[in-house]
Amino acid sequence: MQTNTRLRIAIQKKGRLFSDSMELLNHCGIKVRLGSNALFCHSENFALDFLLVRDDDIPTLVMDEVCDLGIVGENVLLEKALQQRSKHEEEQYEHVCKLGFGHCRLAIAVPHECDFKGIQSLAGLRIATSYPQLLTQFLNEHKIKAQVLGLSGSVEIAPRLGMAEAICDLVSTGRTLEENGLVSVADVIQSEAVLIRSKKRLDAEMQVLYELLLQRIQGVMQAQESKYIMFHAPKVALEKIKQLLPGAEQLTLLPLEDCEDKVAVHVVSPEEVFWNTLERLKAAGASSILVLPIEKMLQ
Ligand code: PRT
Ligand code: ZN
Repeated sequence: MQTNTRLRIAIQKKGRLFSDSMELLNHCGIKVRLGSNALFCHSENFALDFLLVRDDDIPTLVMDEVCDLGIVGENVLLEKALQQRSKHEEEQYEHVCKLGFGHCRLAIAVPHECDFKGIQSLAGLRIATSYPQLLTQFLNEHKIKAQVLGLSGSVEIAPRLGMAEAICDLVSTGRTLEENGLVSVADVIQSEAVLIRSKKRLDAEMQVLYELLLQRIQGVMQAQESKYIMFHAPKVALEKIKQLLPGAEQLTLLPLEDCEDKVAVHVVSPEEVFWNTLERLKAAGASSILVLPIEKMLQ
């Protein structure tokens, strides 16, 4: 059970962020056995407890220090932060890092047939949304006077029901907008899942745990983005090859048997390696080029 030397993280119980959140922690080597309807569970091999909740509750659980950490979409977090600000309350959380999943955008959309001539056309319209704070901020920034209609769900059908002339909702593939005869006309924010922590000062033991967890999370994320590249190259081409691998770590050079003028090169690239990079490496003299995924990374 919970002791004061265990960290507690709030995670979405079901929905779009659940499996990616669990997968991230799984890649961090943190094992957890989930009961079918459990709200609370703990890892057996890392001092981390999980609170499984609706995503909307995660910012509050972290701000109220019920949980030390939380994984939540920036859309939910920023809406909550604006809500707090409007009540002159302080935001009691710290944004730790983006997590590279749950990508979407909060967009304003209007029916296809609408005669839309730039965002000023939104003036005077009723816009249905589950994100009234973010939408209001956007409208104020653009000096647009429109009516914000707060709805908790099924925002995309509001125009067809005659409740609103436009909507402001999350979009990822754009299929929902298309199915409802809507077209997006402006982006309010871009969003992805983020790790947040409470502003509570952790005691020394908890701080060590937190840093260990953060180091693993960052290691997993770096590894996901990075690639291990191996190839053979003429020694005279090494300078040029280095320039083709921007951001790459120092090249590791290994001798090749019976080959004086060539070396084997191993290098970690911090970003995705595209075909055109490989083609340029080949044109510069590299051969036997291999690109491998990296599973773990600790720097
Ligand atoms: O039950 P709970 O409250 O926890 O879940 P929820 O229903 O509020 O949220 P959920 O699981 O749908 O989404 C959780 C988080 O995933 C969101 O807060 C975002 O940060 C992120 N996310 C990423 C999305 C989407 N993509 C997304 N496409 N959240 C919702 N959608 C919805 C959108 O509202 C619209 O209905 O998907 C539809 C549009 O998708 P496309 O692909 O058709 O464009
Ligand atoms: Zn929700």
